[in-house]
Amino acid sequence: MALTLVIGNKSYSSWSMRPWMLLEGFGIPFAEVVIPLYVDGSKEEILRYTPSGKVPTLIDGATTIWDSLSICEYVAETFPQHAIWPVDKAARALARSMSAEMHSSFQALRQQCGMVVHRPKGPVDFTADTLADIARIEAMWADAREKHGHGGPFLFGAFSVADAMYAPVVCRFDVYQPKLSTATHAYMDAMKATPAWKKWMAGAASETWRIPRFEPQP
Ligand SMILES: N[C@@H](CCC(=O)N[C@@H](CS)C(=O)NCC(=O)O)C(=O)O
Repeated sequence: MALTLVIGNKSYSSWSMRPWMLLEGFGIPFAEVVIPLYVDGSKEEILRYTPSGKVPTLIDGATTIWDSLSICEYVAETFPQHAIWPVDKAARALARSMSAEMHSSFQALRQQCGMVVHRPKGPVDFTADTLADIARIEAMWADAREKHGHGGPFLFGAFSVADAMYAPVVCRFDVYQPKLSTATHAYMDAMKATPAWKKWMAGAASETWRIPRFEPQP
């Protein structure tokens, strides 16, 4: 089986980071195609791989899977030998709820704190809505860790889809540095210590493409 994951710039593409972290985190081999986003020809290039016109997209032979969460589900079904979702039913239900909430929510945080890996670290003037998103995420992380995190440093102990889905939030928290609890920092440190995280960040650091509208405005 040869998987190909089509992604956008590692510096900016938070959606791409999720399935990439999942595959890397579980040591599942895949080929990577990086398409620089929002430049002439980007859309046409993405459309060569997926009718959605968006990254990430996973290609598995004749099967094309798009959208980060459905890619994670496909990976979980394809590699049942890995505990890609937590094994315990209650933990898995919570992990699914948290992943779905990440997928469909937190517009304020996304809007105000776009993922720009190389952005100089430091806070912005967080809106009340952004602070509410941050508080909600911290509460969810704490709940998962308290109920199911005893076997390891990740949300459900061992690394799972839930961690991959929240990896871009760890990046945002790391870059924008809102006030966070000690427990949140400990979880972020665990994520940042993974080989997958370091590899993504090294990839981002080697990119020279810049998307002006995503860069901090003077
Ligand atoms: N809900 C989708 C969102 C995908 C998405 O919006 N991708 C952006 C990049 S992060 C994209 O492909 N933008 C390029 C374009 O729209 O031309 C997912 O989870 O995969």
